[in-house]
Amino acid sequence: MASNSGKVTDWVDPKDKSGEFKRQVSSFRDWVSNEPNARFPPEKGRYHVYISYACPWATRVIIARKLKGLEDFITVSSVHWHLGEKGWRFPTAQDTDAEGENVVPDPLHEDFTHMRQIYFESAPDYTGRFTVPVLYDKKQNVIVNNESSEILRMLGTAFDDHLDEAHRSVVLYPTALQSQIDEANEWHYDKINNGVYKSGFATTQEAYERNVTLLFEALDKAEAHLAATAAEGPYYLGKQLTEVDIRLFVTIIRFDPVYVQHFKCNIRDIRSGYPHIHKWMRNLYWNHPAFKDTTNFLHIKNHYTRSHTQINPLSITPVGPLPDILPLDDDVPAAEAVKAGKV
Ligand SMILES: N[C@@H](CCC(=O)N[C@@H](CS)C(=O)NCC(=O)O)C(=O)O
Repeated sequence: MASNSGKVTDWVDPKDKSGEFKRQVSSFRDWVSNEPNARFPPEKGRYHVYISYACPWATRVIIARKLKGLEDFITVSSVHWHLGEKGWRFPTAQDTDAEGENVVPDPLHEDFTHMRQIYFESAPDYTGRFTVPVLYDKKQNVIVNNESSEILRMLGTAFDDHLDEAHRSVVLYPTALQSQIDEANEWHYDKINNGVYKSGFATTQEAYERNVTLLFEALDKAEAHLAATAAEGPYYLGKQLTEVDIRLFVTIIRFDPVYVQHFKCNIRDIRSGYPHIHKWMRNLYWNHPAFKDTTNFLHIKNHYTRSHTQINPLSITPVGPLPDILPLDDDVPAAEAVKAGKV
């Protein structure tokens, strides 16, 4: 994998002849915990999470933060959507092109300009990529964890003793569903969440085709699952919203606006090719503020199309598809015409 000594756009090591994107393993793996003498106890206002609204992995964390009502426990700020040669940068007061809640200069370090400084503050010898999300302890000025799957799992329970009943009862990894969640997470992660990146970042035709084929086989499987369980829904595993919904949503919501064209994931799109996935996604977006309020299409579209100059050297952002997401009960025009008996 490319370290911070190479070009920022070298997601595939130029020396790697396979052309395959291999995602780095995250480095900071501590936990907020209730255990006596824990290094990171669950205290109100003690933690901060650095995110990008563009990033699906980071968005997992802020969806969970809202669902669990953790706004008073964990403050949040978003980087600017542009990922440049020095990685993510903090917005400045002069930026007028990156609107969104908490899109602000680093609230914790007045002189910091880039995410990399957060990493070097905790680990001066750090040689990996400077990724978001980062869960940060404001008391000790250190990174707690930079692996979104673990932060998501942690937020599901770590603060529960301090929450009201309504938020404590939001259980994202319930015991009765754990084996189903683990099973779904595994192939969703490899073939869908990371599959879009493996398709889009591939530097050979073979690597691209292999990964895009696996991606669409997995989408077909998710569609079949949602079709077969539609009567038990509306969530991926039935009546209960779980982390599977959060983890799959952040990729599917970006699919038509970005991945179809920018990452060449265009065997089908969601709105015209996957009716059950489309319905499941729109229910989450339109009926749950935790999903809608954490989705920022401006950051999403601009980030990918203007930062990945190895894919899109002129940084022109495609206008469509319009709208970014269809209303709850509308369909693509061709399907609407069929419904209305006009064709
Ligand atoms: N394993 C990490 C991956 C996070 C990740 O790759 N984030 C991307 C944004 S979507 C990033 O910050 N990339 C910056 C870079 O690669 O330079 C997680 O899930 O937390």
